Amino acid sequence: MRLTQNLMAGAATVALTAGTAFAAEKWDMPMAYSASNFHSENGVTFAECVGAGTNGEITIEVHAGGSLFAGADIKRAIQTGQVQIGERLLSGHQNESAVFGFDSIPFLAPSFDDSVKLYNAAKPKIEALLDEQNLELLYAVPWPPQGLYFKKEVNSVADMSGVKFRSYNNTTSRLAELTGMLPVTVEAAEISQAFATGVAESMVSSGATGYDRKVWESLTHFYEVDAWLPRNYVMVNQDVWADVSDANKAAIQACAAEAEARGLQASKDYTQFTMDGLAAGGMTVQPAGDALMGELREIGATMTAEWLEAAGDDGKALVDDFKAMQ
Ligand code: PCA
Repeated sequence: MRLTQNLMAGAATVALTAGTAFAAEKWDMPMAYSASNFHSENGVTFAECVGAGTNGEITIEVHAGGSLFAGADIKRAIQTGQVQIGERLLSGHQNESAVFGFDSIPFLAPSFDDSVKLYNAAKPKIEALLDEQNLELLYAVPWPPQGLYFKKEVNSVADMSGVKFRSYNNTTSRLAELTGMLPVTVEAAEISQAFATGVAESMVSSGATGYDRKVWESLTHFYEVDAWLPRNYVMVNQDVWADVSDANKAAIQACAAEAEARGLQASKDYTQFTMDGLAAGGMTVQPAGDALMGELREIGATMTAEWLEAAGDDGKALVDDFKAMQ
């Protein structure tokens, strides 16, 4: 690897008319989800694009599955320069700013098209927040729509009472509270074990994550709810970014734009594929019943009001901007 980089760096140096020497850089890119997940595969393709686009001046090594940093630690690792770049579900940081939870509000933007509009409405605010945290946003990709997993048939919120529920951010913990379940936060990389050992017995997530973690080994039902489409964000440390040449910045941004479009399409494609996979694994996969959906929508209205309260003027403005795009 090092030898290849040096060779590439050498070749590129010779090619430079000004003859300025430079050191080839290697960036580590922690990602929280399994290597076979579409976000991780997309990240690897992005990394290859950056290597080619910068003529080997910047190479990126992806560390999937939380192998370098667990999901919850990735953002801080980038901010503090422990790594140069990484991917994180920003809604996991609503304790820093409620605005980071804009993509996890129940039933606000429950389709891919709405998710893109909501993201466009929120992007300036998210970029400004990240800027204050020494982070540069490169691209963001939504997960497929979120549904509910259980190890029994569930037709109403009453059926959820006392169930141990795996959460992945504040919103999912709050959903558990409002449905009478018992939230426990578990990283996606750890959920197979959490379900196998009974630490958790339900969750809200995409078909993708259930499929990636083979949850049919422990769970029996997936109810399509289309509650929201949370996003993963690829961010780079701003001190590192400041040292990147303008040409390489442009190359990386072009790779990021491609990754954003490719990731969105992969998420769409993965939606049905993974629900079929859950069914093939033996799970019952079906839309949540009308009675349950009615109750969930009421809870969603409560959660939306709570989020708007917490996110203040910025939250309200981005939701208004999104609604104006409808
Ligand atoms: N998968 C991730 C976040 C949302 C999703 O669909 C998870 O369950 O952790």
